[in-house]
Amino acid sequence: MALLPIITAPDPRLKLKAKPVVGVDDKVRRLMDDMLETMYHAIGIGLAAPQVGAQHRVLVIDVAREGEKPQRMRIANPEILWRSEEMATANEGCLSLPEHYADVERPRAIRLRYLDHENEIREIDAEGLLATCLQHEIDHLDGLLFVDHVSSLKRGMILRKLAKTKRARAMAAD
Ligand code: GNR
Ligand code: NI
Repeated sequence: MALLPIITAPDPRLKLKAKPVVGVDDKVRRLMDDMLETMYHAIGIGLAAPQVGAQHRVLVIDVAREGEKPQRMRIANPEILWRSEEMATANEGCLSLPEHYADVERPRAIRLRYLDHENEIREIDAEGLLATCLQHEIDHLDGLLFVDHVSSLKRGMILRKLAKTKRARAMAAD
C-alpha cells in the first residue's frame, strides 16, 4: 500500500470528467487500497480518484465513526439509479478544499449501482451521511466540487483564499 498526494484547488485536474474502468482488476484494486490508506491518513470519510490524479471513475468511502467497526466501501463506475425528491442539507468539507466548509443541499436518499472491489455488480440504498458522501464523491468524478453547489459569492471567497494560500506556500518553498 502507498500514500498518494492529494490535489487541492485550484487545479485543472479537479475539473476533468473521469473515465469508467473496463473492470476491477488488480491494478484498480491497488488504486482502491492506496486511496483507502490515503483517506484514513488524511482523516477523511471519502476520496475520489481524481483527487489523487487518477482520472478513473473510482471512489472509496468509510463513514463509520471513530471506535465503530470500519465500513470500507470500494466503488467503481457508480450510477445513481434513483434520487429522493426530499432534500437534506449537510455541512460539507473536502480534502481538496482544506479548511473550508459550507452547507450543501442534496437529495436525502439515493439508490446506487456500482462495481465492487471483486468486480461484482452491487446495488445499495443510502441515506444520511452515506448518501451525502456518495454524491460528493461522484461529483468529483464529474469535475465538480462542493463549492459548485453554493452561491458564487461564497465559492469565490473560498477559491480565492485557497489560491492565496497556495501562492504563499510556493513563495515560502522558493
Ligand atoms: O472527509 C470528508 N468529509 C466530508 C464531510 C461532509 C460531506 C462530504 C465529505 S467528503 C470529505 C473527503 C473528500 O474530500 N472527499 O472527496
Ligand atoms: Ni471531496
